[in-house]
Amino acid sequence: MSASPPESLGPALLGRLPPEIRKPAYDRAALEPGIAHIGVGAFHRCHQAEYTDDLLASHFDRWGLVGINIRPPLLAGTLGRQSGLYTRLIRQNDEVEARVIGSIVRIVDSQDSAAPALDVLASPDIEMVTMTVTEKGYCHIPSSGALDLDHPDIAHDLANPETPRSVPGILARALELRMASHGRPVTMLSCDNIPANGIILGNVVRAFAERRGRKLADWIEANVAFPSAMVDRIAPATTAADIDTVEKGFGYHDSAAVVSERFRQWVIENRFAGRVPRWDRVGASFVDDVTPFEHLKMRVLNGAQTTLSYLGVLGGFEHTSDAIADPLLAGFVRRMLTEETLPTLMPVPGMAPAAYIEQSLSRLTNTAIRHRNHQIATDGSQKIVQRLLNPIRDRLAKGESIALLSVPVAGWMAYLIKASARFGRAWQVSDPFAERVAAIADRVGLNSKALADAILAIEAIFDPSLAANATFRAHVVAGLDGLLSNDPMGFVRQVCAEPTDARLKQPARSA
Ligand code: CS2
Repeated sequence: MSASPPESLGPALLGRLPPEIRKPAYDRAALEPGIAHIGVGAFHRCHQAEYTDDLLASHFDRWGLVGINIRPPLLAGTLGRQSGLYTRLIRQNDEVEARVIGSIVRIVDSQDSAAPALDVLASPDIEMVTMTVTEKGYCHIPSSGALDLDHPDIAHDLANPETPRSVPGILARALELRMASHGRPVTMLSCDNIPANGIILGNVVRAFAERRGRKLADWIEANVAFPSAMVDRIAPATTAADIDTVEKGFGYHDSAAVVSERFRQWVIENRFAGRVPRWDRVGASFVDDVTPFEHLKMRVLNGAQTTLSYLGVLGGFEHTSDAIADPLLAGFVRRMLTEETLPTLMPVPGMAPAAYIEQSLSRLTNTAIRHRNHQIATDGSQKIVQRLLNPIRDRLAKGESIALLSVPVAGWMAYLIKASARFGRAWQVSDPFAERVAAIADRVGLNSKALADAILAIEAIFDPSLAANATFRAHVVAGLDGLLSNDPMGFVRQVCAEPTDARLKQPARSA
């Protein structure tokens, strides 16, 4: 006889949870929606929703979160059925710490139509809109930051502004509805890993709104703030094994559980419209300028993840922690960050960059965080500008070597090239530029120079002055020669064997 299935997490179970599980320490029934979040994935549940839960527990001020998804998955069957409650596990190697988060008071599925999302976003109760919609959600051109007017969803939304699909279109419509009804100010806070994310978000929403008319653009100028923010916590997509861990370890079922590391950080530009949840009372920082923090985080932590993801897949490693357990890859990434990335960083108040590099590398060794290299490799075209190309550009401007930072750029290319039919569809990829690169690979075949010429000509990723730089091109060609060979790790070994030299030099051609 099989045992009856374990009870699911929900308000009724809260009082009976094992004592070691921390529970919402406030009256959830007294919460009122004040914050709306778009993109209720693992990261949001481990980050902004946890900070909000901390704030409610220590300085209760009634701000509940409304969680909206405008893309799959549906939330109703998981978080919705659990009245917004979910378990957040912190895992560090063998340790597991569980906590039930209660800050999400309502769930809104708006995948088929923007109407449910617009109802929330336009409501006078909502004064803070946060979002994790992935890099590509902003519909901007990565190399320039401008709204991509050729993006099919943007073209659709400009033609049908009352039934938008894109993030810029939905936000502009919500602001138009706010202007036409109560006129209350609102802050729109991007929590995605794009450089100057507040400026990009402001750009795309304003560019869209300007096409709707001057009145809306002026209203936005006077009533909406777009602060930039640096967000950090490693929180991979939840797996069946994670759900099992909750079930076996704590005796209940939670289909919305999430897993993260212990480390977390949130640095928010002090520029708001309307009321602001005081996340600065629970560990977030409000600062005048986020730029140094965001460079540090995207170039070091994210740069290392991206490097390990491409070199890791090419070397046959499944997760970040597997890739960094390999002495060759660990040595490569540490040298890249220390010798080439670190000198590009701005001084960061209260942080020593060398120590930050060590802390970041150590975070990546956590074997309980099963972050798949293919997950991080997803949408590389939207990530490499801020993680790799910006530091490369800074170094080239100073005549400094880019021998190491160019390797993961070639890694991104090799990853997409090897997914093409001509290269045997080594793995499945997901990237807005995957088809374009596959078509190049199918046409060109194994000719690194021709591959590099064609891929570097994609202006949305490589701005023309960078693409024309002879040193950068030579390194990318050498990188493709090495990484597309039968021994990609041999190429990494060869790069590592070359002596440290901060000056600019052309790569030696591999044999
Ligand atoms: C990762 C990030 O998938 C990715 O692109 O690099 O999600 C990363 O884990 C977070 O930015 C960490 O804060």
